[in-house]
Amino acid sequence: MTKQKILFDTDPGVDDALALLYLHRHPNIDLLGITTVFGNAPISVTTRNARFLAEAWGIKAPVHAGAAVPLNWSGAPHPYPVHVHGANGLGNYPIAQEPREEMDTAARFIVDSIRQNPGQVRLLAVGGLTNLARALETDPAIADLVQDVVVMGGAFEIPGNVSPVAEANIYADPHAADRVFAASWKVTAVPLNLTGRTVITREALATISADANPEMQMVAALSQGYIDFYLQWGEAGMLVHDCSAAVFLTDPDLFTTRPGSVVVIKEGPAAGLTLQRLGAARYSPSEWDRRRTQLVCVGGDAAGILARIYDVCATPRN
Ligand SMILES: [Ca+2]
Repeated sequence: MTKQKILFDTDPGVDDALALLYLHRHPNIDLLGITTVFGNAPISVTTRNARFLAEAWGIKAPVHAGAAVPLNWSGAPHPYPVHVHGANGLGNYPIAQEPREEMDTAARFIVDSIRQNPGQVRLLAVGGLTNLARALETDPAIADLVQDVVVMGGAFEIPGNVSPVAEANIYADPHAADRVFAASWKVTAVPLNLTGRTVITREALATISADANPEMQMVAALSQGYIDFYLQWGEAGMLVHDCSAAVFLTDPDLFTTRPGSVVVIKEGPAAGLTLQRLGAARYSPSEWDRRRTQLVCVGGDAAGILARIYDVCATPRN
């Protein structure tokens, strides 16, 4: 079986770490590269974290630093969610390497990778969508050269997790998200509607990681503060947002998709709100008609998704 060529755009991030482990361990995935974006922590920190995980787990794919701020940025940045992902972005897991300034090469790397593998690359984005929007700006032709784009993000007709209407990854850069959904490439969103049901309890995590490989044991260790955060908010355990989107790459049958073009509200109190065109009603010609029909995973088999994550990530030490 030909392996899927995956580019992983990420802001590690506790749930990003589990997603990276899934991509690394899955036998049918060829991880072409890791690009980083600000989000769960500043860009220097998310990049340091991606390098730390890649080195610890023997991941050969290159790491490219990306955007430090959203498109059209002015004013103060959103505060980083240290109460969710810890002060160092990985649940305060001890990391010796200090963050450092790096050249922003992510958008160029995305473009070059797609150009070198026309029709074959799948982009998995589990942070703000700034790098993807900038790659499109650098070379708009990549929209027709990529296989598809899978995004963890959005909250469709349900409350958000960082504002009453917005999910964190879309809220991080609503302008970029709107461009990504509007482009001619095929996008599938895996939103809170589904990831809000992918819960791993502390007990389940302890059980699956007890005899598992060292990589999974590291994930379990760095996830403890993240679990505390979710317990505080009435969840039974941690939500595995990013890794659920990774499972879509390999097991799309576990997901229920809904077609319709998508618009993101870019400014004001509703910034980051994701809206999908529903139904077949005839409207006067508008912006909606110019947008490609995208897919939104409004539902799916949450237990099945978790079972796949356990199968792939938590195999016993050998
Ligand atoms: Ca993330």
